[in-house]
This record gives sequence, structure tokens and C-alpha cells, in this order.
Amino acid sequence: MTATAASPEVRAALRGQQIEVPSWAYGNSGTRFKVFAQPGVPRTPEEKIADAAQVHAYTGIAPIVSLHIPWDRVEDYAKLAAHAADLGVRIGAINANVFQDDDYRLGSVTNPDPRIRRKALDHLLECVDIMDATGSRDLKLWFSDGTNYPGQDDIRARQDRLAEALAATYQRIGEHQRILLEYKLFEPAFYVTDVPDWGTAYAHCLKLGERAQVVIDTGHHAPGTNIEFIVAFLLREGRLGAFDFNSRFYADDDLMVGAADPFQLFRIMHEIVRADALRVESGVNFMLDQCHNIEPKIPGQIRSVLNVQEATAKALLVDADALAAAQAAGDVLGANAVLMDAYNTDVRPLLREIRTEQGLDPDPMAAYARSGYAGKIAADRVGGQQAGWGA
Ligand code: LRH
Ligand code: MN
Repeated sequence: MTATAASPEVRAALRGQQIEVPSWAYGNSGTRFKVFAQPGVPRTPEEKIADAAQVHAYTGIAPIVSLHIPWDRVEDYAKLAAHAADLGVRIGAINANVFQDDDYRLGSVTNPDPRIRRKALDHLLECVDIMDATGSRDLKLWFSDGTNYPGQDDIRARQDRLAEALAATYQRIGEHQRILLEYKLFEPAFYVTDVPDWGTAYAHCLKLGERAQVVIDTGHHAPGTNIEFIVAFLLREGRLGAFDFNSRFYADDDLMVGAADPFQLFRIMHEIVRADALRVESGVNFMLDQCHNIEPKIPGQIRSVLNVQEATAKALLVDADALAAAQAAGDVLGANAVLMDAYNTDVRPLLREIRTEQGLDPDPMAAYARSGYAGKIAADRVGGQQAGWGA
């Protein structure tokens, strides 16, 4: 089937897709070896949001920007939300940061020292205050907490401390708000990470309540992990809150989603479509969490959003009836072929058509390049402190 023969339902689903971009993708980022500064990098949260709005302007499907505190700390968060609205986007998840303070060397909410645990909890609660001001639904929690050597601390006691802080935070969030708990196999801890895998995150969320959901960061698994199984399982349990999309060849490389493994992204989106979880109402938040260490950042984000859109279009073109029939018949090769047909379908003509229908340029990358925005911000944004991870 050619993509352009796609049904009105498929086209509507693609027009309704919403992707959330991370403010920190527009700032300088790198590795412990080097952070390469780039011309025109934003200096303020306002400028980060302006750059994020460019991605939405050209793709039409990225109307939400995640913030990270304190990287995006401002005096007036309601004013920042109004600034975002003026630019045609809105503020999404608020990311807490308890991984960059000297006090957190031995952990934040899991630290043996109750004074430090209190300090970390206070930051989480401050982030909920910010959500109240920005109108955000999601508090995203990733803890770098862990240990580097056997015996360094008590594994079980750290889980008790974590559960205590999560319960206190869950107590504070409003009824329209959620906790999104993110797991990660390792780094910066290299022996035990206190939330290392989906099972640990899921178990803590079950203890907390309905408004605690799991975040799947696609770079946070052991090599060879079948991520779409985790997606299918958590969807079935109603506990998949969000994705942090990126891709990797080795570890938490935070490369552009779909760049390293477009087939994996397709398989993930297939499980999403199969569960009818692409709709905004499904509550699954499709976020990017990436670092453009060497490539230009706004085009990198546009390319990433297009990669998710293309994988989604291919997943929407899976002939579900033929697949179900082949699966029921035990037709292994037939079933696999149905999925591969969709994956091997060139969906770019369909997406160009849909953008044209939406009044967008059919080629967002070329349209952004022609806009001259990159040159303008490089000329305008001279002086001041370029944004980064501030580590
Ligand atoms: C941790 C992580 C987390 C964010 C950070 C920017 O690796 O994925 O989601 O807080 O990256
Ligand atoms: Mn992440």
C-alpha cells in the first residue's frame, strides 16, 4: 500500500500528534571530555522557549516544552508560561534536579543524612509549586541516586528512604497532577542505581497511587533490552506515563531519537498504536530528552520530531486485521511480513501532503534553513552566559 492512500483516521491521528521538546536541548551540552559551545545558543529560559517554538512552527506537532529546575529558574513562572503562549507553545513537564548539588554526593532523597534528604524533598515540593504556576500536569523525577562500591550503603534502607520521599511528594501533588518516575540502569552511579529498571519504578508507582506513572527513557536500558515489551506491559497496566525519546549505540548517548535504531522506534510506536495510546487523551506524554553536542540544536530537534512522526506514520499503516489473522493462524512469516510492509513503506509523501494541508511547508528542515533564524540568533545573542547543564 502506498502511504498516500492512508485513511482519514490515519491522517487525523498524525495531525493530532503532540511531542514535547526539552528546554535543555537548546543549551550547550556535551560529555565529561568537552562541552562545545555553539553560536546563538540561548542564554535564558525565554530564549530556549523561543527556539522550541521554532520546532513547532515548522513541524506543527511539538507544541509543548519541558522545563528543568534550576536550569530554567525564573522569578515569575506564570509570566514565563504567558511568554510560551505568545509563541504558540505551552510549558509541559517540570523536571526536578537533585543530581548537581555537592550535598548529593552520597544521594539525594536516599542519602543517609536526614538533613540532605529534607533538602532534596524540599526541591521536589518547590517543583510542584512551579507546576501550579505554569499549569503543568507532570512532575518528572529522575534520581541519579546510587552507590559505586558494594557495602557503601544499605540497598534496602535506600529504598525505604526513596519511598518516603515519593510518598511525601505524592501527598503534595494536586488531583490533576502526576508524578512521572524515570529509571536508569547506571550513570552516574556505577554499582547500585536506586531506580535502575522499569520494575523498580513500576513497584514504587503502584505503592503511591494512580497518579504515579513510569517514564521510559529509551537510552536507559541494558544493551539488548526489548523496550517495546516494557511499553506493552506498562500500557496494559495503565502505568506508562511518558517517554524520554532519544537513541544510542552504546549507553545513555542521548542522540537523536530514531537515529541509531529507527526500527526499534517503529516497534515502540507499533505498541502505542496497537493500544490506541497515541491520542493525547491516553495520557502518554511523548517527550524528547536529547543533547545536540556537535550538531545544530534547532535543526536537530526538528529532525528528531520528524523521526518520531515517520515512525508513527509507519505504525499507523500496519494492517491490523491482516496482522491479527496471521497471528491467530500461527503464520509466523506472514505476521512478520505485515509489520515489515508497514515499516518499509515510505511515509514521507504522506507527511508532506499532511503538512501542506495544515498550511505548513512540506519540508520543515529546508523551511527552517531558509528562514534565517539561525543567523539571526547568532548575531543577536552575543554576550551573556550561554545556557547549559551548569554542572
Ligand atoms: C538522566 C535524564 C533525565 C534528565 C536528564 C536531562 O539521564 O535522562 O531525564 O533529567 O537526563
Ligand atoms: Mn531522561
